[in-house]
Amino acid sequence: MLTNLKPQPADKILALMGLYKEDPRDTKIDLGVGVYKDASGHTPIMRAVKAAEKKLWEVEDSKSYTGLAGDPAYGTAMRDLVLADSVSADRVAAVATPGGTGAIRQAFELARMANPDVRVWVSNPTWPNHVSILNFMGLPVLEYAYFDAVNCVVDFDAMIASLQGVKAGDLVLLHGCCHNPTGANLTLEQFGQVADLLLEKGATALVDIAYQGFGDGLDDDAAATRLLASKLPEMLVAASCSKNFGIYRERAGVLMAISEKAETTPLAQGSMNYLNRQNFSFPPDHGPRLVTMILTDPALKADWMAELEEVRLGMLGLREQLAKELRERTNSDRFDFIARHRGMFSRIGASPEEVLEMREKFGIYMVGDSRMNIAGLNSVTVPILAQAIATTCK
Ligand code: PLP
Ligand code: TYF
Repeated sequence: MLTNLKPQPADKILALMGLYKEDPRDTKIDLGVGVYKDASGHTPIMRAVKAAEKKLWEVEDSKSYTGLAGDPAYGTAMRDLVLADSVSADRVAAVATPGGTGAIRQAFELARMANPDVRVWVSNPTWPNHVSILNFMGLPVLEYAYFDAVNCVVDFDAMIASLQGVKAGDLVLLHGCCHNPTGANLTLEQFGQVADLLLEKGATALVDIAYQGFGDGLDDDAAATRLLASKLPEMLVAASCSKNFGIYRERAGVLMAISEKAETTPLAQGSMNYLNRQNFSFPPDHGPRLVTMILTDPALKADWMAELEEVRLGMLGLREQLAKELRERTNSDRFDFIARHRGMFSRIGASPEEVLEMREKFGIYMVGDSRMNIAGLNSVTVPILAQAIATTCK
């Protein structure tokens, strides 16, 4: 049986991590995988997470199964964090999932269960795993225009023009904030226009929100998701705690389904519980439990928010420093978009050859599409990167 298997394509971002590790140069700079790193290149455990883990060790007296949806308190805490009061609680069904990726997968499964003919729209470009999972599931994928690769901004007119092709029953995947891989985001007003269009077309939005707190702050980053939730009768939200709680390997995510009427919530909840059971039974508990403890304990929450804010402002400072260095070196405002992009990533518009040249000459590792992880920089490496970009990029 196993000899019948065919080799599968590797994940390009994860493969880059391997190449970086093998590079013997001690001047190398890792701007690849989307993991937050401090100025020394370390991915720390957040203070509130450490404190919650200590407390959990003291008070947890059983590791018996929870429930198919995970601990309901986690669903409530995440609903409050992401949706706040944009929808009434009785319209929201929630299940814990293994990471945000698990939530995305379960969202696609749920959409297909509700509509076997569902077609899924994704931005061009989007996080490669969206397309990979959809292809694996055999769901039709359609792309909507998103990025103006010359100016490195959102091409909103082209986006709206391509979304004219949306049909009733389609699922439209939107990044709630901090678009991966581009770093370019819609304004709140533009999100409102997209909501109006989806409403007119009778399509359902799936919001992937994996970087809440990394862009403009916890509430600002959730504002688009909340606006969509307030305007649309139905919506799916796949949220990840990997980045904003720094608990990548714990696999904490949540899928929320907002129904038009509260009467439908049990049906959505039951279907989501069923889908969890088919795929993995009970979701991981450790990460979600830490998140719940932090979000429901005022002191832990305040400390978490303070540290997240330090992380966010650190990345913004690096963006501003890099844009300034590039302005000086190129004598132009060509790269000013780096300071306007939000989140961990910016796609800077270098060609694959230029990306390779920067890797070979300067030991700078960015993804082949010229996506760089801002958090991979520090105040010492920013000028080195600026020099490499200025001398390499046409
Ligand atoms: N969605 C996007 C756009 C992401 O970049 C990530 C990143 O890791 C995820 C979802 C899900 O992450 P995880 O499964 O690690 O929670
Ligand atoms: O885009 C990124 O770099 C992050 C981390 O298969 C990641 O979202 C990368 C690849 C992958 C899973 C997560």
